[in-house]
Amino acid sequence: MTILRSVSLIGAPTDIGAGARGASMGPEALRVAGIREALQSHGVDVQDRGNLNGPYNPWLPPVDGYRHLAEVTAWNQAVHDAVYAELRQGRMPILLGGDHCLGLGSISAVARHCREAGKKLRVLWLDAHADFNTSELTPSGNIHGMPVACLCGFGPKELVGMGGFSKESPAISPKWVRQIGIRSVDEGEKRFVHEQDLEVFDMRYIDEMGMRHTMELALATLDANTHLHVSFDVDFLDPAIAPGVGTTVPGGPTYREAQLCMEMIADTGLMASLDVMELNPALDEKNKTGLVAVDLIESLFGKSTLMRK
Ligand code: B3U
Ligand code: MN
Ligand code: MN
Repeated sequence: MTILRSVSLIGAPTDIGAGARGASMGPEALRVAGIREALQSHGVDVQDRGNLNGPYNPWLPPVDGYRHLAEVTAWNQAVHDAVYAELRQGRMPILLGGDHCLGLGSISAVARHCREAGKKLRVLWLDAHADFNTSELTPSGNIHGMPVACLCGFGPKELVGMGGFSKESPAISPKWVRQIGIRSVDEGEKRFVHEQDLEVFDMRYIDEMGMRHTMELALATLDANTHLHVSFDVDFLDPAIAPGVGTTVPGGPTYREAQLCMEMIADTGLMASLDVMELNPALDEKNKTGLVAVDLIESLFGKSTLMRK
């Protein structure tokens, strides 16, 4: 079989930024669901790098609007370094989360790599939530609700500065992000999303226009020099097919809509890094959510019913 791509799996077993315990078991549940074998069956060279290490979850209340900022920073630094190392070797990192606060470490590494390689970066954020809170806006202090804002330069200097970026020169611009599947945004966060002009394809948009049109628009500005990063929060999916997440929100994409979304991303041939986040096996039913995630990831890597032209 010809090797199409080289992928490295990086486990980040923590729930340090989440509001429920259990996403720390996500990496193992994805392995048990057969992520490595599934990718190999599509001609992908897969190396499993095992799990990163970081501080335990002390489960403390927020301080100045952030829960566990020091621990979140340590975990994100470990993710950043691991993702960056894989990109430097020309491999595609797949981050197995872990809660979505780690999108900061992952995407800051991707942004650093793109800056050095002169690549254009586009981020597809598949999620029920916008994850665009700040310490002033957050209702919870949970940092998994903040990574997109931090990447855009709105957050504590420890996180905004990761990878050599800063408030003045942040890792990404809101213009590079396309959010899909959004259906839960907090009041203050809503205003901030509007102010920063984030491009959000919420569930109403998907209901009215369909997933096909949504993805055509979300993928419209890609070109041959684009690095496409996909940050897949498993709570993007409707809870009927993905109950194993900390914050289920009803009314998400169905199995068929999610499959089409993944297939259209695969068709671009431009996906160069991926996060699979927020899988919480403690809340799942016999790894149902882990299995559906792996099934969808196969589609991201080109699984299709018929030969494509
Ligand atoms: N927006 C809420 C809830 C939340 C964000 N991301 C997740 N939940 N998974 C918050 O706490 O910021
Ligand atoms: Mn998220
Ligand atoms: Mn979410």
